[in-house]
Amino acid sequence: MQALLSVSDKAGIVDLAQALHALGVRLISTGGTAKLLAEQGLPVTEVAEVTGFPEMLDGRVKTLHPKVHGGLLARRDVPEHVAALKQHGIDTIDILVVNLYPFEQTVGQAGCTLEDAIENIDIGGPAMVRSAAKNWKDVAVLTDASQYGQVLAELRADGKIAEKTRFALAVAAFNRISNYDAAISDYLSSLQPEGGRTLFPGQANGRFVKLQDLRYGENPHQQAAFYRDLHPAPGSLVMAQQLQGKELSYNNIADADAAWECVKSFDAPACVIVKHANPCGVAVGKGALEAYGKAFQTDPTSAFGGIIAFNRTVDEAAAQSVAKQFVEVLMAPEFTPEALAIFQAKANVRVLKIALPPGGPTDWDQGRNAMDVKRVGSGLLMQTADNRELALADLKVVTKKQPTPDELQDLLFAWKVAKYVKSNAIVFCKGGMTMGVGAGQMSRLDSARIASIKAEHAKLSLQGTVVASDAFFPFRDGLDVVVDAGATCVIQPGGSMRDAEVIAAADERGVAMVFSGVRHFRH
Ligand code: 93A
Repeated sequence: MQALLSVSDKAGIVDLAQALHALGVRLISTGGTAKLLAEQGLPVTEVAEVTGFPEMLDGRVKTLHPKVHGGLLARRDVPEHVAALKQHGIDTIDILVVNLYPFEQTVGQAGCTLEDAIENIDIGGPAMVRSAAKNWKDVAVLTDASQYGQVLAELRADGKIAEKTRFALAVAAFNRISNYDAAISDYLSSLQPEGGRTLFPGQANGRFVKLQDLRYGENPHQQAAFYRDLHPAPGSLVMAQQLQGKELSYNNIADADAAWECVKSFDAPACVIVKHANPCGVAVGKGALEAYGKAFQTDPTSAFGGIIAFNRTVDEAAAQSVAKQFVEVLMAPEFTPEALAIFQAKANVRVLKIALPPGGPTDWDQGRNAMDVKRVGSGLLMQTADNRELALADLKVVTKKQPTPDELQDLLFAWKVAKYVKSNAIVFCKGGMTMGVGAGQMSRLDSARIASIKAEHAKLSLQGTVVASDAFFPFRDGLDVVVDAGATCVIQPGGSMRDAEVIAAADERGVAMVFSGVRHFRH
């Protein structure tokens, strides 16, 4: 039996070679590995001696030779293969031990140059691994030191390696090569202008890069990690810089994303407070301070321990106001030094600085990463992002009563917020602030009731408010609940079989209603 050993990471290789030698296996090896084994007194044949070619081109060509690949690829059960080996003086290689040039570690190091990276792209190693793995019926391929023990145990026990083990080793080998190639492709793509998207956009590969392991997932018994797109869009959460505070948790990140997506959709200075993935207060104002004050007022109880996002600089006044409440995460495109000083005294608060999308609120990540993904069973659901914008001109008034200009502004505001509230969503608003948010109920009626209860708790009057419903009212009862609560103007997609009944109810109750023509389910 013959083994070829060629490893960059030499951990465990001497012990393995000694054990193989003791079992009567002949050893072939490449330069560095051969030198190490010879130093340990092991009899080892250099690959150069086998191929009759010196290792050349700075080692770029060492094992790329028919004497190596013939020995790995020949089928032992095909007489023509065996005859060809004999004719060309090639010995079979039955065990291949390879680990590759450390490409991943090299590009992970600060200051790695393109030249460093290129020289660490292993060509001969993967070629041998592929040959051996393809021919797994006759060859055992070891690509990781963790495999050495089992292979040795089997060889010692009955002088051969089980077919099952050889197949498993081949699978592991192709996995390794696949990850290795992915790392090379990712690294080189990242060097292209625009992160590699402009030249051949069809090649977007949808790969992810691990940002960090998380302490745990949604609950303490779940493991979790945070990944970002290989080419993240400017203005997205993964580009945030944490200025202070405890490590972000899984739930912090999920909620921060919800808050950031919502707040960055506004042109005017806005503040969004999120709890459990839903906005519990959203407002626009003259500046950060006013927007925060209004957003907080919506639901002070829920805002406790909230995730708070701004689309404007947080100044001293806004910081002082925010610092009065318990806040988990605070995010904004900019903080004044005075504002930061206020939070330095609250060391636990996670403060994230995060740039707004360069193209403004309707810059939907330049069409990149605009895919929503949800895991179901052993499958994936994919869809383009819900990025439909609504303009005044899109609104269709369906009632006798017309909304006032102020109401129209609030309708657009309420509609924007409703998009970020889990379905069924009912959002009462007035004067650029949310007045009651009903989220995530199985019945639209209950969402409407909850929104009113919340307003009551916050001591807000819903008289004269506008209300947004993320999907149509299937019956008039939902409309009656929001009008009973005090709404005078309603926005909803329309499109129900009973639209006529709902419009008649609105006319009967003397309220204005507009259809958006768009639905915003969010599950
Ligand atoms: O430069 S290579 O792509 N050309 C080759 O022909 C070749 N053969 C083996 N790299 C090659 N290797 C790699 O050399 C192996 O994958 C292993 O990582 C390394 C072992 O070299 P040494 O034994 O000289 O330390």
